[in-house]
Amino acid sequence: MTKQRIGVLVMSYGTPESLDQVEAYYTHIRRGNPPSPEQLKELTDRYDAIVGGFFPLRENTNKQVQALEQMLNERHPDKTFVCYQGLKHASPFIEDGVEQMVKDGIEQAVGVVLAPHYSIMSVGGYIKRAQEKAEELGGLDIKFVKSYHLHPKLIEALSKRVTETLQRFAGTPKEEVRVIFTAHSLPEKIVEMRDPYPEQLLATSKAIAEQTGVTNWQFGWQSAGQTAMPWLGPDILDVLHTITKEEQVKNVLICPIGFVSDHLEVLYDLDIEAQQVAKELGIHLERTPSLNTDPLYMETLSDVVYEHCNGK
Ligand code: FEC
Repeated sequence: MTKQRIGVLVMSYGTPESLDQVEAYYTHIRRGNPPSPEQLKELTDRYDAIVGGFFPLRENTNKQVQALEQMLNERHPDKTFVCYQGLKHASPFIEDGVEQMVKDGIEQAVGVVLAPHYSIMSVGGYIKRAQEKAEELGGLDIKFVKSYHLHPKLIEALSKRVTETLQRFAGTPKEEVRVIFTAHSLPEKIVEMRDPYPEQLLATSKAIAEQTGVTNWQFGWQSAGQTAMPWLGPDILDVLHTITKEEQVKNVLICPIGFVSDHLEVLYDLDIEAQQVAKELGIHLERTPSLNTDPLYMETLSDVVYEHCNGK
């Protein structure tokens, strides 16, 4: 009997492959509007500060996709899982991934995004593009994982990181370290749209705090865009200033729960920019390591994909 083949469209943000691709990448993020020379220089400088000749998100996504495929096939030998990448802002784009599945004769598929929290502006956008391409081509039954922000293995993986990284504050009682959970900010208008994103992020934060016994915590936004419209705040950099001034906090642990991989928003926005502000304020700042291919994260993805391919 031939095994059932399931296509898995693994969607991720995408990154350029070299500094000379940054302009095309940025133009895609800006929906076809090229950035001004100043904007381009600002972004290229940020990549230049972290990359040293290679773009970590690309390699990390490749490794996550390979590890997920391997885990799905090992855990469910009655089926054959074939993973396809679909990137939001770089090649292979989401539409390319869907097209390849159809070309390969896949009839049943599951789509999952390498981001645990749902927003109409983030995960919703990935799903819409994949769905539209699948409808255009026909013949592909594709179901989507919308979020997995409270999956017990995800909470366990993040909790382990919080507990382990707290050890870096040797001699400081746990209650004196402010744990700040962060995620990418989005335009404030999502609140009027009753978007679940802020609520899901708070739920993840609370679950980790409960599992680790951390009581001194708060949530902060990061990486907001520079546009005329207001973005969700408070921004992590403002939070660092406020807690120093108003509460004399001296020890901070940032846990970026909205991201699952080492990339620009973690390696620059937190490790360079926030670290610089912390230094100026006399704060000892640490960050939890990214999930990357942590087996617990891979198990989380494997569980949610499998549930969806069984029609749940
Ligand atoms: O390492 C890399 O090369 C890529 C890092 C990267 C990740 C990422 C994840 C998210 N973003 C989200 C929302 C927005 C919105 C805008 C926006 C713009 C940028 C720019 C860069 C960038 N994002 Fe990103 N994001 C990453 C990188 N992002 C570079 C352009 C310059 C800048 O604003 O800094 C505004 C444009 C728009 O309206 O589309 C909104 C969200 C996530 C987390 C979920 C996910 O991974 O999809 C939400 C990684």
